[in-house]
Amino acid sequence: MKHSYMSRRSFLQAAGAAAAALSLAPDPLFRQARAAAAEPQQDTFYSYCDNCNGVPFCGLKMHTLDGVITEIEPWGEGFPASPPCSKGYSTFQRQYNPNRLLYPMMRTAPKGAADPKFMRITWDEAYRRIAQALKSNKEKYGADKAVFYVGDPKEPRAAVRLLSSVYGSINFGTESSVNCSSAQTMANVCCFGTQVLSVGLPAPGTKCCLIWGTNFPYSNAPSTKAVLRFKEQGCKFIVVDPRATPTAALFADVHLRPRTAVTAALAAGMANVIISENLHDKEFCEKWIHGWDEYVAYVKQFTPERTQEITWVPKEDMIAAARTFATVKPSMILNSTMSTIHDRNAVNNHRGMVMLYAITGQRKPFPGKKPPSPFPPGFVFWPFTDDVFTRYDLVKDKFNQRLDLPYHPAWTQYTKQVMMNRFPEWVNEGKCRVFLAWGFNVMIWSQTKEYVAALRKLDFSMATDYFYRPHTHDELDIILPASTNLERYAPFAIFGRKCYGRKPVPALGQAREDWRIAMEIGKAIGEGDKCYQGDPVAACNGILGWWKKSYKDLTDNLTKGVVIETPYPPLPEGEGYPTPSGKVEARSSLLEKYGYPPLPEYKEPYQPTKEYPLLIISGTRRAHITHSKCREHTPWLLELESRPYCDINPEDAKERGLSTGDPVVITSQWGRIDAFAQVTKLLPKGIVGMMHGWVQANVNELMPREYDPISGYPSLKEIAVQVVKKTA
Ligand SMILES: Nc1nc2c(c(=O)[nH]1)N[C@H]1C(S)=C(S)[C@@H](COP(=O)(O)OP(=O)(O)OC[C@H]3O[C@@H](n4cnc5c(=O)[nH]c(N)nc54)[C@H](O)[C@@H]3O)O[C@H]1N2
Ligand SMILES: Nc1nc2c(c(=O)[nH]1)N[C@H]1C(S)=C(S)[C@@H](COP(=O)(O)OP(=O)(O)OC[C@H]3O[C@@H](n4cnc5c(=O)[nH]c(N)nc54)[C@H](O)[C@@H]3O)O[C@H]1N2
Ligand SMILES: [Mo]
Repeated sequence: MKHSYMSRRSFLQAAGAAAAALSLAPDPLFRQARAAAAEPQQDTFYSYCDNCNGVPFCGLKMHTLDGVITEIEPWGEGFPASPPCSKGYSTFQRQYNPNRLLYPMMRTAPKGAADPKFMRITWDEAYRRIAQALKSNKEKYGADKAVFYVGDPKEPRAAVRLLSSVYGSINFGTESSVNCSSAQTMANVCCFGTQVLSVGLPAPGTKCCLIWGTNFPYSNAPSTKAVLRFKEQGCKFIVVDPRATPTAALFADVHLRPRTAVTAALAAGMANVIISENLHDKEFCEKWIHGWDEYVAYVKQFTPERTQEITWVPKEDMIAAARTFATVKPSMILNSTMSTIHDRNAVNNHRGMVMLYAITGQRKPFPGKKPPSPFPPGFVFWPFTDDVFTRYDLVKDKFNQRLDLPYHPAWTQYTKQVMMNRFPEWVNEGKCRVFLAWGFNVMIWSQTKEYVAALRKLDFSMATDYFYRPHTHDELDIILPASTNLERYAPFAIFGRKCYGRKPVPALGQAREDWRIAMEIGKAIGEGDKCYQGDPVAACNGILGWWKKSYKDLTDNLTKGVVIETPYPPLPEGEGYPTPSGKVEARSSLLEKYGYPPLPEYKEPYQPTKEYPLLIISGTRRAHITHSKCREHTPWLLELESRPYCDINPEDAKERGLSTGDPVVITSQWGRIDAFAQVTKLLPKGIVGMMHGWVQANVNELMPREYDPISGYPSLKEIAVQVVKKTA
């Protein structure tokens, strides 16, 4: 196969997501490569990057020579998320990586064997075996004992949920019901009945922006440029992050550096300043906040002195931040999808944050008890995991079979995605016997080894992936080759009302689209009619048909996209919030109903001890790595960070005799891993940092299986560790 990789120089120029967002000048070598590729066999294809799973994704335009991609460039004008970052450009190294999974594989050695001895089988054989396993599970134990799961990839979700429904199992979960995002949405819903915090951009006209625990120059490069515009226009920025980040450096007028896992205390401390100094909207609070008096009494306990003691933030800075937020209006909060929900107080952390909006009177009652939806009717959110397309009607009567119901009952009222963290218990208790996964990484879970042991005990399991990942796939029965994001039609992209199709490159080997795999399994179990006979384009037409459009309309207008024309849903009568009380709920009716403390209370996290004196932030995003990906299959990116580093402050390093590059051992009460020291002032004294997803240093082995009781979110950012030099 011919390759024409981007030169190392131009690659390094493009590297670094922040750099990519801020300045991506066309490179001369890039243009030379394009000229060289201008042969008769040249073609152009369009798809979206899937590396960091910001949804919808950055657009990619691919030039091919003899069917092989020679160059990737931004989709170009007309596509909202463009240009991509280093991860997007390097996708074609992944595309042609010799280790890509190209054929269906089946294990031939017993579970637990050192070598699972996977051998190649046909698609028909794979589907026959999967259908047989599903059939026998349903006959012997019931459909709910099969769990359907999609990891970080967002694209397969709708089709997999559809399969889960047609099979008859309500037990469908995703990484967003393991440890990403949903706990913060739940907090918004508990207070306001809808999402009010923003993960993306400040609203037009924002004068003060409180960025709470997100570092988007690395994690969401395209928004950096847009947020900088606010800075240029004089918007004030408060950044809350223990680390010195590009976000803090670029934006912060005030940088609060709390210890980890104290979000609810910091929010209560700020609320106390705002209320004590009469900076709140009194009239609004008294009329529209359910539980106002109790809330005031609660936050009064968080005096500046006590808040400083808990959070490590100097009280003067906290007071200044609270005053700015309350007086420089409109102010708003940009929050993380996860850093502030990775502790045992996940939901209450974000309820505390969201209350700052309420007390400053900045989210007035919605006209009608429902907020206006920017989406067309019947539409929840990309990627189409709404009830209509995914046929939730087929499983809705099986609510009591939800496997998370006994553990997190309030959660089950809030989302249809099952909280997956009790997977080992489900397997050990015989409640889960079959596991079908798309884009799945077992290292997502604290105490990963317990999940590997559970996988071994299943009656049947399968996964689809671009690569064979031994750490995850070794205990499974069947592994199926997924077409990459460059090789598939489904799903199409949607930005508000604007839709874009794709023109994918031909799939390598026998790889098939995730949507096709899910729907062909549906066909194999006799539900072809409900599964569009396995055809992803037909399924997309099923969705586009709601707005009298088809996939062909999208490809006919490939680069510019197609606007969906449909009326906004009518607003119901009345005024208020879509919560049980009709008010903003400081006292949550939902949580009260299920016996949780109803106020957004602070819960003390793990404290540093003599034995484990350092807090650890596990998972801090690197610009050029996503989770467990972008490593061995993308050598360019691996070059930028070739091994697992533990970031440590110079003073902490000195106490331990550590220099950058030294091998270290990190221990917690729950586990031990080996890594390498990276001495850096970006971490404050007393806190170390480590990226998740390294197979040889899986930081989640250090984490306890202890969860926020409301949501089930894990304690990945609150525990204490020791770091010592590794001696031979
Ligand atoms: N300690 C700690 N742990 C964390 C986090 C943290 O901050 N700290 N972050 C958490 C968060 S927020 C998230 S979202 C999760 C990440 O969620 P994970 O599911 O752990 O994500 P990945 O490591 O990217 O693994 C996804 C797998 O899917 C494959 N894949 C990628 N795209 C596709 C596709 O389109 N189709 C198919 N079939 N396969 C595909 C990849 O090759 C890879 O093997 O990690 C979580 N884990
Ligand atoms: N390059 C890249 N981009 C990605 C991803 C990736 O893996 N790589 N993953 C994608 C996914 S799935 C997600 S969920 C998003 C996440 O996107 P971000 O939220 O931006 O992710 P992080 O950089 O891990 O965390 C943001 C900041 O939170 C801080 N932090 C940690 N604990 C606390 C705390 O207790 N309090 C406060 N105030 N701050 C804290 C960290 O120091 C860090 O700087 O990124 C997405 N984009
Ligand atoms: Mo995430």
